[in-house]
Amino acid sequence: MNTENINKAYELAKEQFASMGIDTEAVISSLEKIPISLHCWQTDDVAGFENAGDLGGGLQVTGNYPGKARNIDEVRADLEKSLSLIPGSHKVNLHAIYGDFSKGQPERCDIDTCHFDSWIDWAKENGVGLDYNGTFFSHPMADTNFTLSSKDKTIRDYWIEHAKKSRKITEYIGEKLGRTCVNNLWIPDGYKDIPADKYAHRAILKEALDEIFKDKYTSKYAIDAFESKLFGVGVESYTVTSNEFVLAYCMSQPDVIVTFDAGHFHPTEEIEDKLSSVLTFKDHILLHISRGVRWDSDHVVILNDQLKGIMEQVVRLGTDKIFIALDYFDGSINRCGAIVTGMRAGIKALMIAMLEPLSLMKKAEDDAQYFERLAIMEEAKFLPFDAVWNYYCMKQDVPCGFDWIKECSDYQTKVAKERDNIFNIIKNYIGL
Ligand code: RNT
Ligand code: ZN
Repeated sequence: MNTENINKAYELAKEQFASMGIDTEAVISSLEKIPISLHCWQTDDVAGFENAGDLGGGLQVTGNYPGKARNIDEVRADLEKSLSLIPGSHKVNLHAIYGDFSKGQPERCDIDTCHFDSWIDWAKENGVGLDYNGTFFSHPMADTNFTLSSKDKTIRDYWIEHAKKSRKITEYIGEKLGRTCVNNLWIPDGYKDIPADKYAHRAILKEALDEIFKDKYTSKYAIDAFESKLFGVGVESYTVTSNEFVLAYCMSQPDVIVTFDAGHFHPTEEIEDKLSSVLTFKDHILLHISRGVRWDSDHVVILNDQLKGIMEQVVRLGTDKIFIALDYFDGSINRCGAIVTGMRAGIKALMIAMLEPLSLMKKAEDDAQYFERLAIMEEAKFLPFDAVWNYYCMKQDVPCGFDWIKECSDYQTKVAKERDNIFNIIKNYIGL
């Protein structure tokens, strides 16, 4: 895009926002400090580095787009490319199965801090923070569809150990980076068909969780979050970690925060409405922003009303209270393109929320002028956000407007050629 035009459009927009009391420069300087946690699992359809076979836990990724990352170097290359097309300073969200297993493949319950040293170095080099997730799926010990809530003590203890190590790893990462690392706990436990006893697994799970969370973190950089779900594919009738279970558990534990995944509720139930309720009682929330299409399909996040509604709440409630992470997986399109689309949408939505004439809306509300409140909201939808966005991208030295699309396409074509070359496939298979 033409720099002169970007500057001109920005100057006009700046004036227009200033007339409503909004300082675009202040918005830009706050925006660049709000991290969104980019989920590493969009690079390879949640495969990870264990060669574990099929994706389990009721998760499903469709599509077979060429150039999928197959190892730690390829995942990192894709993340670096994606980050170079995204304005601001962000985090990368890791799962246990993305550890550095170059010295040998550990059991899940033995995945430890040493497997994340090279990620910590990588994060420092790339100026990003890290978040963490234990991986309680895609594993023979999860084949019964039960992990922490299993009636089998051997299975349960195996996963309790994994969860404890996940907390240890989180604390380690947070300390080493000097930056908050959020440990999200999500388990797939449930039944395909109607259970006779809905209580037993929940009682077992509560005990397991108490054991996992019994030790306090010594680091101020580590935080625990716990994620609920409505159902999984093949686990449609009963999910142990329903919203009520997770919410109630988190209320009983001052140090465990709630994770709201946008795809984990009934299709018309929006998470934006839940945030202010929970923040009345808790200090923080973790968001997994996803896009369900008819079901929890984890489509790429786009700038739709749902996303704008969530980010409005984030801005109004306090960006320091809500950890923002993305969670989707689409294997049917350019995977880096999917990451950049979602990240740019998330940042745009945050920016729009920060540029809203909120004080005007609030004043109308306080004065019981509800027509005026509605009309201000309507007019605000058409403010020149794009001018501020392009200026922000230009300042951050990342492509503006449509300019990043070709770069993403060219990158994916290039890596697909290399990665899907038969010699490289064999080399990767035998681990060279
Ligand atoms: C699953 C949960 C969970 C996962 C990731 C891979 O439905 O949303 O957060 O998507 O941990
Ligand atoms: Zn999620």
